[in-house]
Amino acid sequence: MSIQLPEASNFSVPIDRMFDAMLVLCGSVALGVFVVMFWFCIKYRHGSDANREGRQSTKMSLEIGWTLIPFVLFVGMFAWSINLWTLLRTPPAGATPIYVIAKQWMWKVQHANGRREIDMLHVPLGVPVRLIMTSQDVIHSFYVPDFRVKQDVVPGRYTALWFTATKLGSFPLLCSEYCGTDHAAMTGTVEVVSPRDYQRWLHASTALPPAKRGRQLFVQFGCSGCHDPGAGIHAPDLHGLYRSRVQLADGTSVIADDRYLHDSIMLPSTQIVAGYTPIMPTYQSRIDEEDVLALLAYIKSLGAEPSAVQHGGAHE
Ligand code: HEC
Ligand SMILES: [Cu+2]
Repeated sequence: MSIQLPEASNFSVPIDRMFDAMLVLCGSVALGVFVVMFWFCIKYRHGSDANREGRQSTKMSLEIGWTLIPFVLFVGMFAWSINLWTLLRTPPAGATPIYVIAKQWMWKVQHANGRREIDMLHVPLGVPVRLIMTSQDVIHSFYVPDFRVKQDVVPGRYTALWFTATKLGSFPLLCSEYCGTDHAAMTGTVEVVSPRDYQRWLHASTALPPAKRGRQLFVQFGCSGCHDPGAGIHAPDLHGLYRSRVQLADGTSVIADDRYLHDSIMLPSTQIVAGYTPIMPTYQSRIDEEDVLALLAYIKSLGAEPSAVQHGGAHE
């Protein structure tokens, strides 16, 4: 109806229809209120001879009608929107994960095989894509108007967003949260290509797979000196850690998800593993979020069965 932007993702059409419906519904209510208001203003203007005695009787059907009809309409709107919201928040199980890191003032993207790009995001047409996003500095917001998707990107936290692109072509990517001097220049392009071109593009890269790069960083930052089996320092073995339950020194326990692993590296003193002394240094200002992603990929590659898994990239 009112919107002229391309509808280029699976969410574009449902969101536009809902927007139109809301506009019509709220517009008609507002119109009704104003019409009656003006009519009363004229009818009961100062000096008019309208009857000012007040109502003597009540029409029950009218009372019920104008209570029930708006109620049903607006609760219907709520049900519709909560349904769409749930869809927006629930990526399909097989969605292709792509990592996005925002920093003043650019979008850095990393694909599953390690291929990276800046201010560009290649996605395959017709394939659900799940973005896992974090920020290196301040709050940004990932916004692709033609896809009708927007999600805050927050430092120290992973937020997610998913969509299926439904049109080939280039679509603008914006930051929609004021993030400093060059906020307005924090733009990029989402490039929708055919799944075959996407695969070809992915593999036209010599980037190390994230887990391999993670292993290199693991050695480079000295993590291996404490965490490798046989390192001789009393530090937890990271094999099989991902998604397992970790007992903490304060008596609580947590599931070792991405957030936990991230914080274990960046803020190690906040959650101490039971039975260990907090000797791990913080890496907060020494490792950027991209390297944290690589380290997480490496830790995840250490699998779920202690000892049964070989070291990811230990042999290069
Ligand atoms: C000086 C030794 C030391 C170094 C270096 C070190 N760690 Fe640790 N790390 C520890 C100790 C001890 C613990 C357990 C106590 C705690 O939770 O802080 C730990 C805990 C962890 C945990 C949580 C483990 C669990 O079982 O829940 C992760 C993940 C981790 N470290 C990753 C890393 C990474 C990645 C690096 C390198 C960037 C690193 N560590 C460097 C000593 C170290
Ligand atoms: Cu920004």
